Amino acid sequence: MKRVVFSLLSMMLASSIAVGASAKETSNIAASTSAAQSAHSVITPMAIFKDREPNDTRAEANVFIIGDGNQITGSFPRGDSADWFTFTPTKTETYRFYFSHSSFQRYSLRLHGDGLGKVAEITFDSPVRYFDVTVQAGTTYYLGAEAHFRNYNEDDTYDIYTYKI
Ligand SMILES: [Ca+2]
Repeated sequence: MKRVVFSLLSMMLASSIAVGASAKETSNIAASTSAAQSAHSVITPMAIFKDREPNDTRAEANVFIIGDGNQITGSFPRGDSADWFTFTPTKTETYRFYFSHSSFQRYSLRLHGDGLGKVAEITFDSPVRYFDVTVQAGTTYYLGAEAHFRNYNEDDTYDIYTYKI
Protein backbone atom coordinates (compact mmCIF):
# COMPACT_ATOMS: atom_id res chain seq x y z
CA MET A 1 0.00 0.00 0.00
CA LYS A 2 2.72 2.46 1.04
CA ARG A 3 4.76 1.65 -2.06
CA VAL A 4 1.76 2.33 -4.30
CA VAL A 5 1.16 5.67 -2.57
CA PHE A 6 4.80 6.65 -2.88
CA SER A 7 4.92 5.67 -6.56
CA LEU A 8 1.79 7.69 -7.19
CA LEU A 9 3.28 10.67 -5.38
CA SER A 10 6.51 10.40 -7.36
CA MET A 11 4.48 10.48 -10.57
CA MET A 12 2.46 13.45 -9.35
CA LEU A 13 5.60 15.29 -8.28
CA ALA A 14 7.37 14.49 -11.56
CA SER A 15 4.41 15.75 -13.64
CA SER A 16 4.16 18.89 -11.48
CA ILE A 17 7.81 19.65 -11.99
CA ALA A 18 7.46 19.09 -15.76
CA VAL A 19 4.66 21.66 -16.09
CA GLY A 20 6.00 23.96 -13.38
CA ALA A 21 4.02 23.60 -10.16
CA SER A 22 2.40 26.66 -8.66
CA ALA A 23 2.43 27.15 -4.88
CA LYS A 24 -1.27 26.14 -4.82
CA GLU A 25 -0.61 22.87 -6.67
CA THR A 26 2.29 22.08 -4.32
CA SER A 27 0.07 22.56 -1.29
CA ASN A 28 -2.60 20.31 -2.89
CA ILE A 29 0.01 17.59 -3.29
CA ALA A 30 1.00 18.01 0.36
CA ALA A 31 -2.68 17.74 1.37
CA SER A 32 -3.20 14.59 -0.68
CA THR A 33 -0.04 13.07 0.83
CA SER A 34 -1.40 13.72 4.28
CA ALA A 35 -4.82 12.30 3.34
CA ALA A 36 -3.21 9.17 1.86
CA GLN A 37 -1.17 8.64 5.03
CA SER A 38 -4.23 9.09 7.25
CA ALA A 39 -6.21 6.63 5.16
CA HIS A 40 -3.33 4.18 5.43
CA SER A 41 -3.17 4.42 9.23
CA VAL A 42 -6.94 3.97 9.52
CA ILE A 43 -6.98 0.76 7.49
CA THR A 44 -3.95 -0.85 9.17
CA PRO A 45 -5.24 -4.28 10.20
CA MET A 46 -5.22 -5.22 13.86
CA ALA A 47 -5.01 -8.80 14.97
CA ILE A 48 -6.74 -10.76 17.71
CA PHE A 49 -4.81 -13.72 19.14
CA LYS A 50 -6.87 -16.40 20.83
CA ASP A 51 -6.18 -18.42 23.95
CA ARG A 52 -5.50 -21.99 22.75
CA GLU A 53 -5.01 -24.86 25.21
CA PRO A 54 -2.63 -26.18 26.32
CA ASN A 55 -0.89 -22.96 27.33
CA ASP A 56 -0.59 -23.27 31.09
CA THR A 57 3.22 -22.95 31.16
CA ARG A 58 5.75 -20.75 29.42
CA ALA A 59 6.98 -23.80 27.48
CA GLU A 60 3.45 -24.17 26.01
CA ALA A 61 2.91 -20.44 25.44
CA ASN A 62 0.67 -19.40 22.54
CA VAL A 63 2.12 -17.05 19.94
CA PHE A 64 1.37 -13.34 20.10
CA ILE A 65 2.64 -10.61 17.78
CA ILE A 66 2.83 -7.32 19.59
CA GLY A 67 1.50 -4.38 17.56
CA ASP A 68 -0.40 -1.14 17.96
CA GLY A 69 -4.00 -2.21 18.60
CA ASN A 70 -3.30 -5.94 18.69
CA GLN A 71 -5.15 -7.96 21.25
CA ILE A 72 -5.24 -11.28 23.09
CA THR A 73 -8.60 -12.69 24.03
CA GLY A 74 -9.06 -15.64 26.36
CA SER A 75 -10.98 -17.17 29.21
CA PHE A 76 -10.56 -19.14 32.42
CA PRO A 77 -13.21 -21.84 32.45
CA ARG A 78 -13.35 -24.37 35.28
CA GLY A 79 -10.08 -26.33 35.46
CA ASP A 80 -7.95 -23.68 33.73
CA SER A 81 -6.19 -20.99 35.74
CA ALA A 82 -3.16 -19.93 33.65
CA ASP A 83 -2.62 -18.80 30.05
CA TRP A 84 0.81 -17.91 28.65
CA PHE A 85 1.62 -16.04 25.45
CA THR A 86 5.02 -15.29 23.93
CA PHE A 87 6.24 -12.61 21.56
CA THR A 88 9.55 -11.27 20.22
CA PRO A 89 9.29 -7.64 19.09
CA THR A 90 11.07 -6.62 15.90
CA LYS A 91 11.34 -3.00 17.08
CA THR A 92 12.16 -1.41 20.44
CA GLU A 93 8.96 0.45 21.31
CA THR A 94 6.93 1.45 24.35
CA TYR A 95 3.56 -0.20 24.75
CA ARG A 96 0.70 -0.01 27.19
CA PHE A 97 -0.70 -3.42 28.11
CA TYR A 98 -4.30 -3.04 29.20
CA PHE A 99 -5.92 -5.97 30.98
CA SER A 100 -9.71 -6.11 30.82
CA HIS A 101 -12.09 -8.56 32.51
CA SER A 102 -15.20 -8.68 34.64
CA SER A 103 -14.82 -7.06 38.07
CA PHE A 104 -16.33 -10.27 39.48
CA GLN A 105 -13.08 -12.08 38.64
CA ARG A 106 -9.69 -11.83 40.36
CA TYR A 107 -7.19 -12.16 37.53
CA SER A 108 -3.52 -11.08 37.37
CA LEU A 109 -1.16 -10.37 34.48
CA ARG A 110 2.64 -10.43 34.40
CA LEU A 111 5.33 -9.93 31.81
CA HIS A 112 8.69 -11.70 31.87
CA GLY A 113 11.59 -11.14 29.48
CA ASP A 114 14.38 -13.56 28.62
CA GLY A 115 17.34 -12.51 30.79
CA LEU A 116 15.25 -9.74 32.36
CA GLY A 117 13.09 -11.64 34.88
CA LYS A 118 9.69 -10.15 35.69
CA VAL A 119 9.42 -6.73 34.03
CA ALA A 120 5.85 -5.76 34.94
CA GLU A 121 2.79 -7.03 36.79
CA ILE A 122 -0.85 -6.24 37.49
CA THR A 123 -1.79 -8.06 40.69
CA PHE A 124 -5.33 -9.42 41.07
CA ASP A 125 -6.15 -6.76 43.69
CA SER A 126 -4.58 -3.79 41.89
CA PRO A 127 -7.02 -0.99 40.95
CA VAL A 128 -4.71 -0.07 38.02
CA ARG A 129 -5.33 -2.45 35.15
CA TYR A 130 -2.40 -1.62 32.88
CA PHE A 131 1.39 -1.33 32.74
CA ASP A 132 3.71 0.44 30.32
CA VAL A 133 6.84 -1.33 29.08
CA THR A 134 9.52 -0.51 26.52
CA VAL A 135 9.96 -3.88 24.80
CA GLN A 136 13.39 -4.56 23.30
CA ALA A 137 13.78 -5.72 19.71
CA GLY A 138 14.93 -9.34 19.57
CA THR A 139 14.14 -10.16 23.22
CA THR A 140 11.60 -12.91 23.82
CA TYR A 141 8.85 -12.02 26.28
CA TYR A 142 6.28 -14.13 28.10
CA LEU A 143 2.92 -12.70 29.07
CA GLY A 144 1.05 -14.71 31.71
CA ALA A 145 -2.56 -14.28 32.79
CA GLU A 146 -3.72 -16.10 35.91
CA ALA A 147 -7.03 -16.64 37.69
CA HIS A 148 -6.76 -16.45 41.50
CA PHE A 149 -10.42 -16.41 42.58
CA ARG A 150 -13.31 -17.03 40.24
CA ASN A 151 -17.00 -16.56 40.20
CA TYR A 152 -18.25 -19.34 37.95
CA ASN A 153 -21.63 -17.64 37.51
CA GLU A 154 -20.05 -14.60 35.84
CA ASP A 155 -18.19 -13.82 32.61
CA ASP A 156 -14.83 -15.66 32.73
CA THR A 157 -13.27 -14.00 29.65
CA TYR A 158 -10.45 -11.47 29.51
CA ASP A 159 -8.72 -9.32 26.92
CA ILE A 160 -5.20 -7.92 26.80
CA TYR A 161 -4.90 -4.88 24.55
CA THR A 162 -1.51 -3.57 23.45
CA TYR A 163 -1.12 -0.10 22.04
CA LYS A 164 1.84 2.12 21.40
CA ILE A 165 2.30 5.12 23.66
CA1 LIG B 1 -4.67 -22.23 29.98
